[in-house]
Amino acid sequence: QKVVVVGQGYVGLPVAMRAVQVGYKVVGIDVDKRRVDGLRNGVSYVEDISNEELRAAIASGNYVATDDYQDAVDFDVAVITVPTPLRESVPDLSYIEESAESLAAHLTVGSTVILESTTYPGTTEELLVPILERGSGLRSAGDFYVGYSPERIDPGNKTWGFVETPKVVSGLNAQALERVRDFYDSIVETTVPVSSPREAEMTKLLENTFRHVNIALVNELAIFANQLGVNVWESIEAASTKPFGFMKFTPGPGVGGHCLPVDPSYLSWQVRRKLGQNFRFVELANDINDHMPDYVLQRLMMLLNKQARALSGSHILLCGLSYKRDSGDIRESPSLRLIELLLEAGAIISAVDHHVETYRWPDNVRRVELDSSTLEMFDASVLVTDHTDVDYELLVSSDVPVLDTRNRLKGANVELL
Ligand code: SAJ
Repeated sequence: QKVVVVGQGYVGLPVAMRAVQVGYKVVGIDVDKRRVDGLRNGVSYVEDISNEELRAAIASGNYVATDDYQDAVDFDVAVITVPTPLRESVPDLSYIEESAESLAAHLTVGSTVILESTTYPGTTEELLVPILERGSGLRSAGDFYVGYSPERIDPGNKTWGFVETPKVVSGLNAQALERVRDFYDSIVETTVPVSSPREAEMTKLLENTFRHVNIALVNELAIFANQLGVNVWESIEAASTKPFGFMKFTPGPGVGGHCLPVDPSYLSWQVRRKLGQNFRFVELANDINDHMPDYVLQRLMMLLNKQARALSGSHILLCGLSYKRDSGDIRESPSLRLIELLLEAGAIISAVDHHVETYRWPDNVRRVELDSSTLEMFDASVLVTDHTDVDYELLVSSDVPVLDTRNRLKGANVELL
């Protein structure tokens, strides 16, 4: 059978590689020509897919990367894994629309189209299906099949990879569900059927909204605990000894990445647009999490205040820039907002983060290495990202004050968020 995967990013490429592995003929479509060229040369830019695995797929003759939808002709299954970014808090579904329009031209009787992109409940039925029907002249009831299955790819997760992670599946009707479920049963260990694409779309948003809201809770708790003289980190550690009914979340300098800051807003946007109401939990969580870089700045100013030093003109070292531990991804990272605030306050910023590629390095931030000589130059440092493979001990062996936003350090010169 021929499978087309539209979007060959950190979600689409693992789907494509797994489909090749189990014997499908796979066409990976991506509009980014550079990406396609990279893939054709056997260079994977996706963390969990090695060059060797990609080259083996190409060598098998069962994987082709292309930017030309003509190569999708006569597909049996098409999986759409394109981005759904927020633009000014409004979901941008143009990538879904464009890929659906392009696929519709190659839709045939009996083929299946599955949407994986994160989006608000109703997108599959209200947006995807009409585009496919208009572009093909076929009917979704009886001619072809449509369903939705949220992605749960967690880059770098060695325990829960694509195959091991349960996959929620849905179909427009019983036959569609059967087709969608059969496809995923052939490539992952566990499928979880729900009654319609709406429940599946909502499942994904619930998963990440749950995280976003709970992180906001411990963030706000951290702010009050600090004023109350309570070590919230200890209380969180102690609370997580409760063997049931508690899930550990930790405060931080803000919530980054392209999942958590985005996904919940799909829900709040639709509730506002369709119901004219406010999804208060999401809006509150956004406010609190977005405010954390400002809170870090305030705490840093207090730290300098103790030395009767103004932030303006001070040399600040940021340790870690990426949005989460062990990631090199700096997109949507809270450190970017913190840098903006620090520059506005007149601070002179240096940073160390060997996970972040040079081409992604933010402007007006000097790149340094973490060693004792450079450390003495700084008036204060902030631990923003707690990479596992970094020895931050150097930070506590000097008397340069450190604001630790991740509870990684122990030392007389350390203050916890
Ligand atoms: N964060 C906190 N405190 C926490 C957890 C996270 O401040 O207790 C911050 C992180 O530093 C980061 C942001 O929130 O800036 C997001 O962290 P995340 O752990 O949610 O990582 P993401 O954004 O990579 O989320 C992905 C999601 N995966 C998918 O959407 C398929 C999420 O559902 C996963 O649970 C998460 O990975 C994971 O567990 O690694």
